[in-house]
Amino acid sequence: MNFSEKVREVQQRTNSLLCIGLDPVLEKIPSHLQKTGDPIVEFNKFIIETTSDIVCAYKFNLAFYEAQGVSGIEALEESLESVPNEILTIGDGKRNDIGNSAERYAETLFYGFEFDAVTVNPYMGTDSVEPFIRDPEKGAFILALTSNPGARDFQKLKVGDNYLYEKVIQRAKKWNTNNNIGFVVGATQPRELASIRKRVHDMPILLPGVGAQGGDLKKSVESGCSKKRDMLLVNVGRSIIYAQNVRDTALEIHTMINTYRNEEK
Ligand code: NUP
Repeated sequence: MNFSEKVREVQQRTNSLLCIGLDPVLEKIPSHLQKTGDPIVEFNKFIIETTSDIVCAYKFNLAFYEAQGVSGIEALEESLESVPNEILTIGDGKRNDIGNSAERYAETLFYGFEFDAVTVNPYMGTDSVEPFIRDPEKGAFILALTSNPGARDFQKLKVGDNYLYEKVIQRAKKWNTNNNIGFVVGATQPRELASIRKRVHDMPILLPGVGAQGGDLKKSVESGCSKKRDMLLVNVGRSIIYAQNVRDTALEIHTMINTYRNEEK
């Protein structure tokens, strides 16, 4: 099954578009878990156990693990083992380099950590992206229009009649012969999201920026889903993982997403 089919299958089976971002910061972990031998692992395990029936994916931002050195990498490996096999895992490292080096990044993330998908920086072009899209079962979310204010600096530069991010999307669609490419589009950009969805049809879109970054969940879900009302992975990190009640908060967001996606357009 190629990655795109996998996304559809997992979202149908779980009836969920919710992707929880596991970006743990030691100081923010509840005090009772601080006392355990491995607070990051215990924190992640707790979140996974309490939410795995209402998500389609977990996204691990590699920076939060690498910042802890060797123990962080071990915590990442151990946390990944807690994710049920039928739920997707995304390694968010926005990697890239010359082809020869990109090969090593792809090898590490796909076959070392065994992520189902990764985020990829397209700036270095075709040969740099190729190692991430060679295996049809593994997904590559290409940075298109990111959620941060700096997105306008380069991504929204005009190149001829298009914005640079539109050129990235055009080119990435040509790369998509294995049906395993998706795009990262910020929830802070709902107007652009609607036109991106029209251009990319059923390709997966990873949507960060809901919650702490102020992205609009309703507008994003309404404009970001495919015609079949799926293929959008709504990533929510801080506002779920540090909530007073993780389960209730995740469930509330999951329910809102399904309400918005099932509404008549
Ligand atoms: O455009 C992007 N915006 C963004 O926030 C691309 C990303 N990969 N991210 C990541 O998504 C960000 O680094 C973090 O891991 C997550 C958003 O988390 P939160 O704002 O929901 O806590």
